[in-house]
Amino acid sequence: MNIKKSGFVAIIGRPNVGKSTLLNYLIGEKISITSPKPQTTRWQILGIKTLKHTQIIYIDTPGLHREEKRAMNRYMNRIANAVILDADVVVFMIDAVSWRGEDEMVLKRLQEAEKPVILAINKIDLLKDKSELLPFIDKLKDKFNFTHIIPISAIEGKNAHLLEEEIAKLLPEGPQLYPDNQMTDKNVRFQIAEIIREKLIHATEEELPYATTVEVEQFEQSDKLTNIGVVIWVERHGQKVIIIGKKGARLKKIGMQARREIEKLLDHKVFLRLWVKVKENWTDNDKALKSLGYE
Ligand SMILES: Nc1nc2c(ncn2[C@@H]2O[C@H](COP(=O)(O)OP(=O)(O)O)[C@@H](O)[C@H]2O)c(=O)[nH]1
Ligand SMILES: [Mg+2]
Repeated sequence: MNIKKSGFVAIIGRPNVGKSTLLNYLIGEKISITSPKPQTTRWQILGIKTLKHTQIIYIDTPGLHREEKRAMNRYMNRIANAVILDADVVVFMIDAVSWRGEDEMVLKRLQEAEKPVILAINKIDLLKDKSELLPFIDKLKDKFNFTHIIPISAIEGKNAHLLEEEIAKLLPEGPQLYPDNQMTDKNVRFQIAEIIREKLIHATEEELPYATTVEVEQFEQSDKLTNIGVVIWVERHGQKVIIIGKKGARLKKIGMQARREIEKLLDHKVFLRLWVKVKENWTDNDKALKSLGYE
């Protein structure tokens, strides 16, 4: 490899616009979990793309929120802000064709940052009337001096490579920062916890995922089997009952789906045990957040 350029690219935007979906598409692996529900991404996750002469390090962020009351939201906003400051290039993602108060709020933070911003208008596959796009783009041009405005579909990959080309051009000269074959900064335990959280989000209603976190307590590999023990933390007893489901059915389903995906990740047979435990008001308590690794 002969890397001449490298740098960090922050993917930011309000929850649910498709940031993690774009990251996964660009890297070609599911490294960041996704769902139709907001607040799925809780962590800063790096996606590393090594091209012929350029290494792009994408940073997937939790969505920026207006609501800062709960400690978890404050935590997620802090990460997103820090990421904007650290990045060489910002990809600001919005939904075709709507512009909301939350987008305006993200834009405000960008105005202070003074770095190249590419506006990615996502989900164009959902547009029934493509003629809406041009007037929408014209309106956005007045809001900010975007380096580029690119309509994309993260789920289908439409224009994703065009976006990547423009990003690569904007990166500064720099050395290779990660090995060729490394795709993310997260370790296997983290990825396991995230897979379980994704299955949990998909198996439960709106409010619940917000109150949960997943902790891998045991991870032991032998020749034949990987033994994994996991605690799902919730805030209230009622939430525990919901996750477990009738005669344990829901937890069993979550466990089965997660196990299959973890086996693929590890390329190894897995024995997975899940426990659900209660820790009161943990999202509201900075100390509890720390004890669960949200530093
Ligand atoms: N139709 C369509 N759906 C998308 C697209 N990108 C993301 N989604 C969906 O939008 C939801 C939120 O995506 P996610 O990547 O988790 O959003 P994030 O909160 O910004 O990270 C998921 O259900 C995705 O499948 C897209 O280009 N087209
Ligand atoms: Mg996300």
